[in-house]
Amino acid sequence: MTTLRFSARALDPLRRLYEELSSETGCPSVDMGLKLHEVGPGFKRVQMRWYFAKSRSAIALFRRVFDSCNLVVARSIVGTRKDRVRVVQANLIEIKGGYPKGPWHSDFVDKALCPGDSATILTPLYRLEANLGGLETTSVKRDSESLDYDGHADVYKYREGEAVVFDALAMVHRTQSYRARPSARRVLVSWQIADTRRHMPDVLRRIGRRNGDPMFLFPH
Ligand SMILES: O=C(O)CCC(=O)C(=O)O
Repeated sequence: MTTLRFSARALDPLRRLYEELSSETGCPSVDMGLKLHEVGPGFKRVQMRWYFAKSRSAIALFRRVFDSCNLVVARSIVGTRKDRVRVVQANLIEIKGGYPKGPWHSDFVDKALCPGDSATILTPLYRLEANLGGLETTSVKRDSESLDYDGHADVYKYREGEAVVFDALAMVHRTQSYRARPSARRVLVSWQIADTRRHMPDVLRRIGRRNGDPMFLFPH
């Protein structure tokens, strides 16, 4: 896991997109899909929305923001060659109110995917109130015999103008649980980047089908 500092102003186009998505009358300028939070007894009152890029113009917007600031460095620290490392999916993740203990997970899972092939990059869209949850990670490896994820957990607190970069397969993580008033908003931007060499398009399409997201592989 690493962090990158960048100019928070670079997120302005994504703030405009989020405001379009949140306005009741607004019609977003690019086509975004919507997924809701996971189901389960503890999640009945959770208000979580994942807006995901659903069209070429939507992913192009996230890619332009990414390439226009220091976040672009992440394309050199993943995969084999930076021109083959692409933003293949991107989201705006909104939580209103608090969040319970969620499931530990890896973002990209496939039998043919290796550590180092892909990464998730997260940053807050707006400065977060101090009591809102951070990113909870665990040093326990995915395939390890010990499944004591909680016993080896650590928390990264999000900071404006800083993005956290972690391996999308190898890093088991979740949203840190927290309590907050119902109107408190926690909005993150998430970019998913991956190497697109030889066998990777098939791998990424499989992951996309499993995650319910389209994967965008065209160059940028
Ligand atoms: O909400 C967070 O801090 C993490 C979100 C998450 O789990 C993910 O992007 O897969």
